[in-house]
Amino acid sequence: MTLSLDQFNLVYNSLSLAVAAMGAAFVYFLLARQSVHEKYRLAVTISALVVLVAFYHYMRIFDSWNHAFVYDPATMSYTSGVPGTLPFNEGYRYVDWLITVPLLLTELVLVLKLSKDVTKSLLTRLIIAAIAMIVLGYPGEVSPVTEKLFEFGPRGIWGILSTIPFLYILYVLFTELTKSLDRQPEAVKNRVFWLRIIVLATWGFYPIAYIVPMVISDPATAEVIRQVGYSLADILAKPAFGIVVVGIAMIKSEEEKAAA
Ligand SMILES: *C/C=C(C)/C=C/C=C(C)/C=C/C1=C(C)CCCC1(C)C
Repeated sequence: MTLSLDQFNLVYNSLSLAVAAMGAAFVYFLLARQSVHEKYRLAVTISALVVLVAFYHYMRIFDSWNHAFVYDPATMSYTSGVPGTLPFNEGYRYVDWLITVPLLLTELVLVLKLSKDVTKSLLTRLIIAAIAMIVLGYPGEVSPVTEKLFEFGPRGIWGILSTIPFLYILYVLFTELTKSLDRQPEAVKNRVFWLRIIVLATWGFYPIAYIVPMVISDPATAEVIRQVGYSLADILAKPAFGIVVVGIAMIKSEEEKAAA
């Protein structure tokens, strides 16, 4: 595959931005941990772990991207799949998600402080579904793009299989979680409403980035959109989502202090 200088740099810069965002968020969450009530500290600690794991993987992805292409000054372009390059490793993203997605779901449920039984039951189902979603998505992601959208081929089939647990996660978050919120104060319900909208809006990016190569026929353009899309989605789903969770933890901590 050959990318123009601008195309290569667009991916390069978004990966670099993701490294910076994850690193900065890690420091912020560590510091923020101290200003929330003990009860919510674990949720904030998990935010910190999520961005630390992602920070590491983005360093690896960035490194892999840089070794996957050689620059040709004559045409001012970058080419992959030629001598002197290594294959770009798509696996880092999926290994990262395998760790960070269950952690993000845990963070989301923990900050709500539901009863022990409800927490356990929600987390068990959400985590199993998350692992199924990622494991089923990977074979489709690494198989060559042979089909267009709505045609029969490996990318589409694995994508659909992976969407089933994805829809189940949304179902649990939007229906069952609502039921267990009945006894929570109005203010908490309101925040949970927004937390779920953020999950829907940011997680929704991933399946869209996944189908880009089936929709856009120019492989270079599709690759750039997919890599930039995943990187921006990760910045929203991890650091930005964590900031909202920390916000909820801080407000809940204030309320607790006022009540005491
Ligand atoms: C920090 C990383 C996050 C929040 C990753 C989330 C990933 C997804 C919601 C991925 C979903 C996919 C589908 C629903 C179908 C196609 C394959 C996937 C794995 C991209």
